Amino acid sequence: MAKLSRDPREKAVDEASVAMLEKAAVDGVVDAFARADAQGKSCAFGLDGICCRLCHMGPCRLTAKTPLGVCGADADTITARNLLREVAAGAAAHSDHGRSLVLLLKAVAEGRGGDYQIKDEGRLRTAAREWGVQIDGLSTRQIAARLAEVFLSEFALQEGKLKTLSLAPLPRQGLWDRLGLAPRGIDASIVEALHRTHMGVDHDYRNLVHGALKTAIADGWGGSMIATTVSDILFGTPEPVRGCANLGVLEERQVNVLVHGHEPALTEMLVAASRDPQMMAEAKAAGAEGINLAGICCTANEVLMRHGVPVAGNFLQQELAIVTGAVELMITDVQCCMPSLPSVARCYHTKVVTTNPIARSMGAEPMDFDEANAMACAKAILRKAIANFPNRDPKKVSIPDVKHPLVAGFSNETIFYMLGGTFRRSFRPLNDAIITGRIRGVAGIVGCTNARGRVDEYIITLTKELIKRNILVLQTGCAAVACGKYGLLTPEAALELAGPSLREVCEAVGIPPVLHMGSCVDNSRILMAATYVVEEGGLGNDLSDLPAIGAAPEWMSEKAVAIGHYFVASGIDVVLGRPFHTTGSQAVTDYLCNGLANVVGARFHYVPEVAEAVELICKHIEKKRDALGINRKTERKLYDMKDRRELKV
Ligand code: XCC
Ligand code: SF4
Repeated sequence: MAKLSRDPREKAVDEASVAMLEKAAVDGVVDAFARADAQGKSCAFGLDGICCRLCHMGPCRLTAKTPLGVCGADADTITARNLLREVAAGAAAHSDHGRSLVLLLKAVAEGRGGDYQIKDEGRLRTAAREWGVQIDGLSTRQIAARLAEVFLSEFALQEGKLKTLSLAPLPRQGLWDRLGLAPRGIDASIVEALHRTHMGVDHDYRNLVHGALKTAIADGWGGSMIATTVSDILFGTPEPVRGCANLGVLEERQVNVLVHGHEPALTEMLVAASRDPQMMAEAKAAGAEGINLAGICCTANEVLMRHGVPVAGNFLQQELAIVTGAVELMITDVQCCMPSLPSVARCYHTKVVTTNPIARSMGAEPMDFDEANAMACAKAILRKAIANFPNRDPKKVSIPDVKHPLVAGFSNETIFYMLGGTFRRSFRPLNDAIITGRIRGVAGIVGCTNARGRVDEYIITLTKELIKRNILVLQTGCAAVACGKYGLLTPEAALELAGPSLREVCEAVGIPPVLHMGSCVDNSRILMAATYVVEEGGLGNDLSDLPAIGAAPEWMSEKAVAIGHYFVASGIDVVLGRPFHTTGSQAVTDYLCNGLANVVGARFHYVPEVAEAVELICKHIEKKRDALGINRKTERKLYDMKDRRELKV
């Protein structure tokens, strides 16, 4: 299999990954890249989205000769139905994650939270206000209890629309109402999506695409927004923090423990347990110098943002981390954890444990996490890692000496503070910088990496090119980790790459030109950042007026499909480095990439070439600036209130 595979340098750009891909071949490990190459060219029916197996008269594959399924479904119906199902799955993943956090908040409020507590009372109070909870005279725990009730009812709501939508700009809320896109409860929205895509229900591709937007809104402005908020309340709102990224964060002389997945509750406890003197002593007794906790994927982003825990890598480095031969234990929770991990681990001494009863893997040991006994669970898991340290085979160990320092932790609360201080918290300086053109606009570059391409390349190139052109970049997920690995999240290095006027603003405010805003559920932070800019004034009345854009260059998951849809539903265009599986229908593709602009004020762009993406994004941003009237020759002019009001019209 290895022989048919691409050269390691065609699979990844970073030296650490290349070195481990070479080692994997020597050690006889089959990795995701080798499997991708073995898969060969993807099935054209699947790629184009014109394969349907929603009922047992099928599967039906559409061709020129057989353009209809047995039931009569055409390419438009089939691709749109498949797309909506993907959005539903992505929204379910984010939202179920949010639900588990809300249940933990409820437990804490009721005194059943065990080792958990409310870390950020300020955030709790702001959230209570935002969701309309009366807090006068209530204790912290009472407020938490009421807020948890409100959040739970967001999942359970059968009629009406989500309360959380009220965080969006008013004109956007109005548009959603008029278009019938305002979702009811999160659970009901996902059930509805599955219902309408059942055989013989919804066949109008436009209606199905609207269904995808509506379901996605229930994710971004529902489940994900709630997940981020509750994480901040329970574990603390992120503040700027130093960290480090890439496989070089693994330590030769320490017990290396990797956390991988998405949910922060267990990981928070593991961070505390790994710093416990008694655990350190146990590690030393086993012959190690200490315990080194590091992360993969979004669990990594969660503990990086709050504790500066080092990041071992993004999505396609999960197997490569094990290939270092230096990992005692990999702890998985939910989402993006490859089923291949136990078989890769078998080539080394590494053990893989699963911690969530809904996410088990053949060959991995289940150690289900019990939140009521969180610290005891965390310690038991760490002890397993310590006990495995003596089994490490030094001959098989090779940790690439590649890592980069970074700064993360840019929550909106932090951005408010950096822009205006505690008493004058405000987005004004950012808006002014955009209005005067020193910052041309804002791009959110998010999402996964993909074994079918050259990992990190598109993300890194796009980010560098945009900051060079004075566009501020916001990041989450594996895209943020990619940038961390190349030093783009260090203020100094990145400032050297930024265009002169963006650099000037960043230096004045003290922020890097690329801001790490968190995990994938934290794309909700990007929605709110855009909302704060609108509310600050001078840049239009709705998100669709902003000189802003989203991009998912190397996406792969259904969650990314949902994220793309809620950005577009919010009025923000989205550039995709690879198309959705809709290319089998001209009508659906055209509706997503053109038609939607007339409906929600934003659309998708399928752009496989990064150079083309750079050009498209710059053009898009300048077009929005023209429409706002801020591209007139008014450089360096200071705006007074009158000017700002006029700009709004
Ligand atoms: Fe997964 Fe969130 Fe994608 Fe990374 S970016 S591969 S979804 S970990 Ni969300
Ligand atoms: Fe075929 Fe229609 Fe059944 Fe799909 S729903 S498998 S197109 S018969």
